Amino acid sequence: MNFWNELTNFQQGKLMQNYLSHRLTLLVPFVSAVLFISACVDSNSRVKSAHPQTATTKVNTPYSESIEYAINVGGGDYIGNDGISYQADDLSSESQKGTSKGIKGSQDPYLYESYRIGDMDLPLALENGIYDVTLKFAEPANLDSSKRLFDIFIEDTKHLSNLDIMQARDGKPLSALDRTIPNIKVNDGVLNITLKGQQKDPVLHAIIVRRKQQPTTDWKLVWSDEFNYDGAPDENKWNFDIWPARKVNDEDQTYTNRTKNVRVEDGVLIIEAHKEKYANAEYTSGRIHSKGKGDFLYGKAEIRARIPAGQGTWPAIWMLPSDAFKYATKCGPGNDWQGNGECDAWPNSGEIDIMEYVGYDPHNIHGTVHNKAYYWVNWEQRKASIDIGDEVNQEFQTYSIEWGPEHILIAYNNTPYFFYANQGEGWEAWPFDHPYHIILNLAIGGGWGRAGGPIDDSIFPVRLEVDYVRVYELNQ
Ligand SMILES: [Ca+2]
Ligand SMILES: [Ca+2]
Repeated sequence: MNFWNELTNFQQGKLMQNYLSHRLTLLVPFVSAVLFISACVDSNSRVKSAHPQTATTKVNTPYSESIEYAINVGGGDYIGNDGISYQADDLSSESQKGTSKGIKGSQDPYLYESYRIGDMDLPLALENGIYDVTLKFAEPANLDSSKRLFDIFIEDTKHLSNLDIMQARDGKPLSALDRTIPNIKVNDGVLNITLKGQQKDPVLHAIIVRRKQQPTTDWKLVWSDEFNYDGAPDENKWNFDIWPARKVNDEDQTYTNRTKNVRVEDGVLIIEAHKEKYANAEYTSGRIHSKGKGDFLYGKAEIRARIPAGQGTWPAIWMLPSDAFKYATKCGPGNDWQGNGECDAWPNSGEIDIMEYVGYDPHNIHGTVHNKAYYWVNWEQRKASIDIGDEVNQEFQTYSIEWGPEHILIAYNNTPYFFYANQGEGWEAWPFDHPYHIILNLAIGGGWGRAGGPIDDSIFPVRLEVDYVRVYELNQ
């Protein structure tokens, strides 16, 4: 969720609460979670990159585990900020190599500076098994949306159809686009990745192939709601946002606390959107959050949910800072900062989106971080997406985040697909050093929900259903 607040004048501010005083306000003491990083980073393994133009250090992360192939297509060896050692391109292919400069939207721009262009069929030898495939792209030419369209087949199944890199990156060239395709079964000893142009030639900038495996980190549950009761959400864990339409993101619904919109029944939280005139809006829905009742700094959050399909829907499972003014410079406690363009609480204090989905783009789940350094207005937003085929609205899936002092990792059904590193550039790029809380909502329309066309009024009512929310710390 973006609050579409644009920064105007950046001013020095006063609200610098330190971490310790903040911690004392926590309802749940996540005391040992701060040790999270010690289990995830082996500082002895840090080595200098072979590429001084993109100087970085090697970090072992959960994201660099179980990699079978990581290839910098069109380019040279590279050690990513994600901890992955990418091999130079020695692919045998008729496609042509190309390079570009000025890549935006990634912590590893080097990967996107080199690419291959042209129809290509890339065979990668592998043991038979189940794999997750991540492909990285950045449109090298300044084309209009829909001018380059291509299909991607993996093991002869078409997984991405008419991929439009420009459209997926809001009409911006040289902007990093990551797509993960999970659960690819290889049973002939070769993983085949085939790109076929429909309009102009396909391009490809990097490949990651990861063996499917279950996570092994030992987590301890510290906060949860299993929704094993009936009625309103537990008031000891959740608050309602009761908001008019258009308060944030130009969303079309009003959020209410009525049972019709938000209730727990049959073991799940139901947030249900209706097409109805209410409080000067055309639609109603719900939005709840755990601020002051379930705030956490570092650890893991896992949410099992079923999200609705349908054009105009924009369900989200996400996190905002519990002290929104931690890094604000133009506003402070007492200000209503959400939807307030005069206040820079957003994006300064940060936002983490564990799951976002917009109905007009039916196959993609998105994970994103927002902060002052890299937000959408300056074309630098850090995000990645996972292609889930036709699974939306079919069954419950798990959406999770692992968050430590040095990185954020977002996963879908334990397939990691978005990694964001703390590169030590200060709060502007890493405001994720203070407690956040969970938000669950089902927006209708809004700037993004309507981006693919008008809301389809035939879909209502639609539901976001949540089976559980579980928050963990590392078990030390
Ligand atoms: Ca490349
Ligand atoms: Ca094959």
